[in-house]
Formats: sequence, C-alpha cells, structure tokens
Amino acid sequence: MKRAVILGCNGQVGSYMADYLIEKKYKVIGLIRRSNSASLWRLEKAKQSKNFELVEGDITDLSSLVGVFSKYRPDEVYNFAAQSHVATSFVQPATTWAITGQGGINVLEALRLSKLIEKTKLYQASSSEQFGSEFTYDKKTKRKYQDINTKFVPQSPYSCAKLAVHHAVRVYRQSYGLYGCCGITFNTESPRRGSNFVTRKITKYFYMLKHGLVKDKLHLGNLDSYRDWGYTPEYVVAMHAMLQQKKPRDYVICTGKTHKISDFLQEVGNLHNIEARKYTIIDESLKRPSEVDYLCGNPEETNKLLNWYPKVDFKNLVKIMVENENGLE
Ligand code: G4F
Repeated sequence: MKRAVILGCNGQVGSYMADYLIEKKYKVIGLIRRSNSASLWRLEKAKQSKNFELVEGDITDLSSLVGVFSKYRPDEVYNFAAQSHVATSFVQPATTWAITGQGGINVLEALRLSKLIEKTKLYQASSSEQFGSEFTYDKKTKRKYQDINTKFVPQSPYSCAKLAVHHAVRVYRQSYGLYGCCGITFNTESPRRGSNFVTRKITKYFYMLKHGLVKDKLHLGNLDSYRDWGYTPEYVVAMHAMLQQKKPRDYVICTGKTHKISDFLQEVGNLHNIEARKYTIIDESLKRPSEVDYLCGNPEETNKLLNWYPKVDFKNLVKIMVENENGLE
C-alpha cells in the first residue's frame, strides 16, 4: 500500500486530494496544526476511511516535519499548506513568508534530513500568481496566456513566497536528486472553497440573501480582473499524475478559458433569477495594492503529457458551487 503525507489536508485542495488518494487505495496521513479553530468540515468523507490518519504538525516547525516523515516514510508528499490569501499577504507579509515560504523550504529540508530526498516524491503547490502581470502573446491566434515558459514577475508577498519555494524545488531536484514537481495551479474552485475567496464569497452571499439571512449588500473589490477558474476535484487528478511520470518537471494546471469576476457574479445571479450587480457595492478597501489583472493558462502541454483533460467548464463550475452552497463556514 502506497503512503502519502498531505500537508494542509484540511484545506480545499488538500481535502480533495485526501479523498482521491483514499479512492486510489493509498494510506493517507494528513498533517494538521494544533489549534482551537482547526476546521475539519472538509474531511468528513476522508475521516470515514480506515486508511486515513490525522497527525499533528506544522510546516513552520522543521522538527515536526522530520518526525512525521521519519515515522511514516511516505512514497509521496503533497504540500498544500500555505497562507494562501493574496490580499492577506499584503497585511501580514511576514506571517505569509513564514508559512508559505519558509514552510516550503522546511518541507524540502525535512525530506533531506530524514534521508528521504531520493525516495519520496514531492508535489509542491505553485501558483499562477507567480506570473504577476506577465503573459505570452501568440501572434497567430492572438491569444494571451501563461504557460511553463512565461516569465515569473510576482506582485504580492504571497507570490514572492510561492516563487521562492518553486525555485527551491528545482534546486533540490538538481542538487540532491529529488523527484519534485511544481504544479503551477490557476484558480481552483469548488463548494469547499473558503468563503474569503471571491467565488465562494459570492455564492454564499446569494444563498444567504435567498434564505433571508442577510440584509446588507455584498461588498466586493475589483470586478474587472480575469481568472482561469477550474474545478478542484479534477485538478487533484493532474497533481497526482505528475508524480507518476518517469521524470519530474513542472506543469501548469488550468482550463485555458478566462472570465471576469463580474462574469462570475452575473452567472450566480442568473442561476438565482436576480440581477446580482444590484445587490453589490464596490468597496475600495477590498482592492489590492497591486492587482494581477489577467490570468489564463495554456493547458495544451499538460493535457498531452498527463493525458489530462478537465471537463467542468465555467458555467458548470458556477452551477456546482451554487447548487452545493449551504451558507455555512
Ligand atoms: O478569489 P481571490 O481572492 O483569488 P486570487 O487572489 O486570484 O488567488 C487565488 O488563486 C491563486 C492562483 O491563481 C492562488 F495561488 C491563491 O492562493 C488563491 O487561491 O481573488 C480573485 C479576484 C482578484 O482579482 C480579487 O481582486 O477577485 C478579486 N476580488 C474582488 N472582490 C476579490 C473580492 N477577492 C476576494 N478574495 N474578495 C473580494 O471581496
């Protein structure tokens, strides 16, 4: 039985990865921080499996990682642990660095110190935020996109931290023979998304409005940025597939389609039969000091290399999120 350790397993992506690996007959060890507010609602399904175990640990604490890796000697480690909210990273840059940046370095060092660097495969969650405002322009198709060859010009403390770990994975691959892959993931959404991210914030608000649970208007920031939104349960399939290839390398995980935040808002309104914009206020304080205006991945290479083709399109994604919204969390 293969063993996998998931760092950040009670977050959105980590929880879907836990479900997927359990289905694939892995023994799954999920690392969670000891905290009074540790939220486990996303792990309801995983917790029913006898092959799922939760252990206490923290990626900011190197010795706790060494302890877990030495005890379980995993075949695969998936690192989703992060302070992953971009706007928060402007307010708490040092905390973001400690968790998202130093935490990622700790994962690499813990593998090395546990003498697993050549045995255990590592998936590192990189981010399309690392591109900042850069894109590649294809003159023939007149398409603007980001892929593995697009330059990284990070624009937030969060993406600086992510990029540092992205490069560190390459360094450990070259220097110590690590099988490590970075999945440069574009916005990944689902009903398990945290409600401080814009998609869930919108679906939750309109659920509450419909049920008479909210009277105020919905406060949002910039509605004009473009995001390439995909469905998380499909994305974890690509992440796992990366670790099953002959050689390690980095990939982008995306749909190749992009929409404005205002499109998402409108589509949620359509599904509720209301004009969503009427219930919305633009709140300047929610705009970021530096905004990434346009993200649209080019999935072609990943499609071919991993034989991975996501099926849930934008409209379906919004529908899934609206239909599964319960106003909680
Ligand atoms: O939902 P968001 O907060 O996601 P963002 O910043 O694109 O980051 C997400 O995707 C990244 C991958 O591309 C991940 F690395 C990262 O960890 C995270 O998962 O914001 C999306 C857009 C932004 O342009 C933001 O300015 O929505 C805009 N927005 C407008 N009003 C808002 C709001 N975002 C949030 N969170 N809250 C608002 O009220």
